[in-house]
Amino acid sequence: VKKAKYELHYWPSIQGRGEFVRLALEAAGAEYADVARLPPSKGGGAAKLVALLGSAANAVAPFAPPVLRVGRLALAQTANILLYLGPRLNLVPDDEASRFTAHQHQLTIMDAVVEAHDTHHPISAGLYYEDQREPALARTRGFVDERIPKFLRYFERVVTDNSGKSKTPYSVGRSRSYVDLSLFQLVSGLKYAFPKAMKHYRRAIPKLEALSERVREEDRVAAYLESERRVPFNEDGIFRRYPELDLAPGRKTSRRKS
Ligand SMILES: N[C@@H](CCC(=O)N[C@@H](CS)C(=O)NCC(=O)O)C(=O)O
Repeated sequence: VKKAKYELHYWPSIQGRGEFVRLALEAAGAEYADVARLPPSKGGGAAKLVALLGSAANAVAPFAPPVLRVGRLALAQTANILLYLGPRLNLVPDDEASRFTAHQHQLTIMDAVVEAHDTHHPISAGLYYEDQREPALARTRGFVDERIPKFLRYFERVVTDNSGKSKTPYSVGRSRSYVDLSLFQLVSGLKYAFPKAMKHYRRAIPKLEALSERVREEDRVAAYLESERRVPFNEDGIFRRYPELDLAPGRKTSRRKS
């Protein structure tokens, strides 16, 4: 089997954090292998990923997937992987200020991802959702009422500010970057998991909506989304559609007392 230049190692049955890396590789038309999704006969499977995580052969042990292997490098942390891939796949502007700005935005997106995850796992990632349903509901109340709008309004502002300066529809610089791809994924995931809230908030984020649609319609992205390589959203991933957590925004923003 011909070795791909980039090897993505991520859980095979969920989009999860790996999806931010998959989208970057796909949108750039990069030659890559989604290793754990290959059959064991081709050196794939989840067991391969578990073996990689525990392997003493890594120069630096990764804490958790996604892991990107490029030659002898094994990089972890989603935002770090994108920091690496950005210039190599032409997914970020050339200048240093733009690269750090893109990384800053990606870190904020990953913060939003943690909070989305914690709606169904508020007590521990080591417990089943079924064992933390009550706190999950309380956590989701706050996420839907306060945190979703806070993140979305922030990114609406980012896109508005940058598009005003650059006369383009993008979040960083003058071209489509990995941040735009990740914003598409964040908005798509929130719509999947929290359709009621997102129906309410989408009116407040016209620039972000337009940017997401633009990404979705890119030739390579559209082809990818239609393909078997795209794992469907499901209730094992980060964005889960549990009817009991699909809350309509309701409460007035309650400010903390101290
Ligand atoms: N901040 C890391 C988080 C990585 C992470 O939490 N990965 C999840 C899967 S999406 C995992 O396997 N976690 C295992 C654990 O935390 O024990 C990143 O952005 O890559």
